[in-house]
Amino acid sequence: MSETYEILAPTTVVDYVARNPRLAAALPPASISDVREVGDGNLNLVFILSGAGGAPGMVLKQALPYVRLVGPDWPMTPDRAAKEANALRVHGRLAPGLVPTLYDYDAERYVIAMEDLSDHAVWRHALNRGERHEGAATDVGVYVGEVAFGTSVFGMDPHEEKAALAAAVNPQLCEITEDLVLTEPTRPAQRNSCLPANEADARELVGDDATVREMGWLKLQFMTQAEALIHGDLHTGSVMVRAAADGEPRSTKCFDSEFAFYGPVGFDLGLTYANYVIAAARAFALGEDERAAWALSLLDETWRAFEATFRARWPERRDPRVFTDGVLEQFIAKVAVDGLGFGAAEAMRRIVGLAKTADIETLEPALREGAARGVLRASRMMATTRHADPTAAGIAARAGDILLAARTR
Ligand code: SR1
Ligand code: MG
Repeated sequence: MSETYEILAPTTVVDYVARNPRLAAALPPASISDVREVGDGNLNLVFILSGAGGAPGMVLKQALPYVRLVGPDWPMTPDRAAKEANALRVHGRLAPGLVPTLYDYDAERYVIAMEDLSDHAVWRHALNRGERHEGAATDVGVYVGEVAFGTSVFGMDPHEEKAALAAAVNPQLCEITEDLVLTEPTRPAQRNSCLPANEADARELVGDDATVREMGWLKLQFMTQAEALIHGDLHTGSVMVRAAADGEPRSTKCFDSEFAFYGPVGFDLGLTYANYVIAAARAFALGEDERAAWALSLLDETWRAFEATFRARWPERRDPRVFTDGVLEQFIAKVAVDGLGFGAAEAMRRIVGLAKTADIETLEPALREGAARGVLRASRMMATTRHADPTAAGIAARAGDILLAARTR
């Protein structure tokens, strides 16, 4: 990679803030009491700067010129930080309170400065601890609905929408998804892996022609359906949650939108569905059947919130001459079917592909075997039955039966 720029370190970030007047105004360097590098994602450096006495400070997120999960052998454009900063700005305007506040973007060093969410938890971690965070699934559906309408041709001037689409083109990050989510899980691929006990399940998936065809169709949708400026990686590790307490309402923040581009709206819904199914598989494996049922109910909760939000915006559409109510029904129906398909792709990918989830990986192998098998079987069901029954509730019910039957305990 020829690109060279200043890479931040815990020992240099305070000086970095001091050199940037906008940041220094938001968080005076002298008040910074602690600096921690906390990036537990696959790609970037993330520093939390605490204010005096542990007061909220600021987060600095820096894109490295390679994939952190793999190292310099997998170069990756740091310009993804610009895509994320753009998405944060646009999404923050359309869905206020549902994304972190952006303070600044440093285009020379690919650093995003944003709100410190230390009083929130990563939703995946909270789910893995058995916490429920009621309403978070609704908030995520509202976020997807507001963004879907507000960045689409329904909500934007057509010239501005085309310019926004062009500015959001994000080929390297899309390629990761096209390969890791929409191709490799159902094909023999070097980056695939699973427990020896699940190898037969992985082979069954590769041999399932109906599911492979659905993946091909979904990949085509992902690569061609520029419906809205989607988040692009909306799994439960990309959502932060804080429960209501001390008179403060609950808070949900969708963050880490570096995969944002103009793509199919169902993709964002699908990623949430998949990760709810995975949370349910973990709960079943641990014998927490009631919590598993609750996790599965989140599919319908997110869908309903999305649908209600999108329908509520429909009267504001730009061109009602041909964007009739019939088009609304057709679009909602398309998003429903797409969402369940992308959910299937993401769920199987988190079991056999690269970048697995702590939900499943931290289960002891004897339990993991059944959870992984259940998720793979549920994914195949989602991919192939969604046309006949495109309801999130119906799919969740069938997924529950499959996960329960597959568990090993
Ligand atoms: C190499 S990046 C692997 C994964 O991390 C991100 O969170 C995306 O889900 C991506 O597919
Ligand atoms: Mg991420």
